[in-house]
Amino acid sequence: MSKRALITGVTGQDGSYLAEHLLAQGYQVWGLMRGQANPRKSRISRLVSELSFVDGDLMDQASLVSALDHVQPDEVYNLGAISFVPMSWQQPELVTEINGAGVLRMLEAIRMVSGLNTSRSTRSGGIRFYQASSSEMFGKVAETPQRESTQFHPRSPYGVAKAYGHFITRNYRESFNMYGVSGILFNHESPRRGAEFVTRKISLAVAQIKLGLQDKLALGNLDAVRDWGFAGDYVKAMHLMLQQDEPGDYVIGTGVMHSVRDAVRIAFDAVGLDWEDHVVIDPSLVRPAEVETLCADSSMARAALDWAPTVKFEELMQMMVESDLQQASRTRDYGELLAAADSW
Ligand code: GDR
Repeated sequence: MSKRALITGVTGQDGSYLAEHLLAQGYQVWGLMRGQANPRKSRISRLVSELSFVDGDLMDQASLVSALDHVQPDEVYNLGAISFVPMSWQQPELVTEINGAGVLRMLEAIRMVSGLNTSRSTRSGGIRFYQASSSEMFGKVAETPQRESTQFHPRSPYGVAKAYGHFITRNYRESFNMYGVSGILFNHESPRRGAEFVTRKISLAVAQIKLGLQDKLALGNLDAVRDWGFAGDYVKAMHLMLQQDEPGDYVIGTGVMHSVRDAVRIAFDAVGLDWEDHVVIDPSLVRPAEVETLCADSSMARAALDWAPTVKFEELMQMMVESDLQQASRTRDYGELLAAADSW
């Protein structure tokens, strides 16, 4: 019988790649869908047609219990979150509720439907749980590169909420013998990345500038350094983590550092333009407390999961620019570019 998976945050970049990956592995896949007539539902349905949906919300404990009852999943992937870090200074309480307490609600729902009430519960046969932890938990880094044992020093309400989700997952594993793991994923991008994140903001702007539809690109801190990988590679690590005999937490990244300035240069180079003619600095985009540099040490995942990234940063930026150029050119042919740009 095929395995069943439930994904929260299925309409996001990672949700879409993970759903495709699990369907290709023969899983039946459900996405938890929030709200009535959610416009993102039709978009993900067009992208991943074999996906099923179940109603539920990480803010609503009872809805999670009914969703689990309905789907009877073998695996739950909790990718649902407010994922744009600056949003967490504007609405810190909401971000804490969804990214932090939301994890607790899902763990409690799993505990309730699985009847895990004592520390003597057996692990076999229970629902396996994946928590989307983040390199933002490392924040002001205590060592470079960062590994599973590196101390957390989050620099945003987002990072603090993710640290709560991380520790509560570990706590349920230790308290109730639940099979719960956290993937500490470093930045991961793709042509499906939201337009607010820096790589996609750059690739979209480069495409528009190349086509003569825009001239300037405003950015914040060009010196920030990240370890950027391809989202399609990273969802495979999520799945592998839940296939191990024993649950554990893993750092996932490439181990290669680049600055935002590098990202800009590579993207403009890809279309034969000089970034210095187009990029302007907007101080309002600089964050109140910045994470200056991140770099993953994924040796544990590479050894235990036999996982490795396959796409280099240069290829990733070029892939994103190419995809946005195609989309922008196509849209221009139909005279709908402005409307499409708004919806990006
Ligand atoms: P991040 O991703 O916050 O690292 O979190 P983002 O792409 O937003 O920022 C990366 C770095 O670029 C700098 N930067 C800018 N960022 C944005 N968005 N817009 C700008 O104009 C700009 N200029 C400079 C930022 O200051 C930052 O240093 C991502 C998210 O996916 C999280 O959900 C996830 O947990 C982590 O990656 C791992």
